[in-house]
Amino acid sequence: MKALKQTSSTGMNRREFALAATATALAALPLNGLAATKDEHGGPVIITTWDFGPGANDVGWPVLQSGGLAIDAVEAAINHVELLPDEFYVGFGGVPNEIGETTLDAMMMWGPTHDVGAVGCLKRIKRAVSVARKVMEETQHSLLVGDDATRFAVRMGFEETSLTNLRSQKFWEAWVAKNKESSAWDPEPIGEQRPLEGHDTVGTMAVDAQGNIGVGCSTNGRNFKLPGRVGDSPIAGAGAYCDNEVGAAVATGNGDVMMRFLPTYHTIELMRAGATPAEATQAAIKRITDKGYSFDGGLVALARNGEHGASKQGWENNKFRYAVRNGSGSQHILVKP
Ligand code: SD4
Repeated sequence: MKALKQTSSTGMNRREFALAATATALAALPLNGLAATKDEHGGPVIITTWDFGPGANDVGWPVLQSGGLAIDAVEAAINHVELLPDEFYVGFGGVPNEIGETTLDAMMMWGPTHDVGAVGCLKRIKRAVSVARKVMEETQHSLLVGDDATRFAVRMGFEETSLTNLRSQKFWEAWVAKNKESSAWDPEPIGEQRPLEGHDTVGTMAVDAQGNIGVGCSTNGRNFKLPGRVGDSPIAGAGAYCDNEVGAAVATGNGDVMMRFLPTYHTIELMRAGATPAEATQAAIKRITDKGYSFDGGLVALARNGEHGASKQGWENNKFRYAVRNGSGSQHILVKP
């Protein structure tokens, strides 16, 4: 990984470095408060947002079960959703922007080292979260955007291809027949946010059998956004965050509002101070509503000990679910207000 790449003189490859860093990080954990020893964790466990969550977890779980790294399980689970042909809000064929182009935001974070890789407004590349991982592992940077992120992906061996399919083309044509411009040109006063039409960002987090934590997310953003718009998903602490001593959190919903409050970072810090995942997600959402915002959004958190919880704001009450897979089986949990 890049942080280690800079100091490397041992001849180890990056994956070996990642594992070595993990061992070092775990050995360095203090034995008090929420910090756990290597043996005190709730893994393996994997959690994914929304209704594609169970299917995504089914892909990530075998990675964890066979002793694989949390970050590999997270990437596999998210790739599964990115490549689903009928998923409208993640990956190719997804909701286009104002000028009919589908662009993607994605991020990965690795708990032992705090390494982050992300892409914003990525064009013409299908597996955005895997490009984010390449940013994390192959460079010293954290976020690449737009056509330059595409060029980077091509350099990393990804195929450049259209992200439009018949469904997304027709969706845009129907919209453009009725609308002159994106509704994003019309700033919403605080407290008057319109319901979020485009939603369903995939956020996945996992604790592996070694107690390492990884998190990732991937999205098309929102319907008919302005060209160049980057949402909360590729921003560390906004779309997702993790810390090996505490746990992980992911966000979904109105990123243009939520990113102002870094709600996943906030959630992790509340958990570090002793809150449960449910309490922490609730308090992080309350921080936003206390400022007067009425938005559609949700947060899901996973503690290092395997405890999980979530909160939501807006959305109908039977809408927002997340899926959990661990040694006891699978659950698909409805998040109540
Ligand atoms: C964004 N947060 O780009 C994403 C959209 C989303 O559920 O999560 N929708 O604003």
